[in-house]
Amino acid sequence: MRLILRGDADSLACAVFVTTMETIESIKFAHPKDMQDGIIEVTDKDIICNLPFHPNCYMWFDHHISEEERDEKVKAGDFKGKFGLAPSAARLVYEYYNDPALKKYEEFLEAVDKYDSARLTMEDVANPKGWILLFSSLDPRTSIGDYKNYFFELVDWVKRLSLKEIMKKPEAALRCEYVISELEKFKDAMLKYTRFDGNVIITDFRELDEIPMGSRFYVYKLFPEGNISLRISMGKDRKKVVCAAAYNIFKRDSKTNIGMLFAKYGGGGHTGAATCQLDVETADETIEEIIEQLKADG
Ligand SMILES: [Mn+2]
Repeated sequence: MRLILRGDADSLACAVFVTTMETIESIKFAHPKDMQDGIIEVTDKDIICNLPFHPNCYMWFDHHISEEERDEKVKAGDFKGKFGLAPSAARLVYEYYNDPALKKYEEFLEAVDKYDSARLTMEDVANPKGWILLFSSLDPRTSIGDYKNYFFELVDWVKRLSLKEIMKKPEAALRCEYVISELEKFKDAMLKYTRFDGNVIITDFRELDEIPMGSRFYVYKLFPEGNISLRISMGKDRKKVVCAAAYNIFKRDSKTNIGMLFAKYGGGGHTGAATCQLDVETADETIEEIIEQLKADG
């Protein structure tokens, strides 16, 4: 069997569980978009985790609810595996097998759930430690050494070692150190480029070519009284201005439907988080308009 997944904490846990329960010869990384577009060839020897459904697969585990409407087989429940609302795809794998061999991973799975569903505390965001820090080290931007190799090693380490022992492995330690040093740079940049207007926390990163790695939730530690954040940055090759707005996860009382608002500017998303891309020339004007609306809504 082959396992198809992506490079994140949820997929790591899926890999730990599935390789415990099945004989897996190889693991393939894929992007969700490539799965949807059918670019990845899938056969009845493939188990897909944490990625869109493919009708040829042997088994499928996913918790991305937007998948429900995409395939007739999914709608009819005509597939092997498990799909549904869950804090992580790994949780579904765990429930599907419901096997004593997976019992020892309960604490690890709790951490994965918390991380994958963004149920983080302010402390987790500002000073990540333990599993949360280790999961952050799986961010592909911590490009130290070979990423795939690191992922495979983690699968093995999680099975045999304690968290403490994993953290002592030079590769894990180095990546975690990198996460922390980036976070410090990120905190400085956030302070420098963020202003607070009414209820809106505005971070304007347009000056920066590269934004340091850090949690998008950190801004709510700086401005806890704001209920909505607007982050402005330059898109690829500085051709567009990218705006991302989101509710403060610690203070959810904004009345704006961000997805609807951004649809007016050619963007989209959810009620509580959305993005849009603006023309560079007229971006300032549009951004002012957006901020005024976010303030008027309260
Ligand atoms: Mn997931």
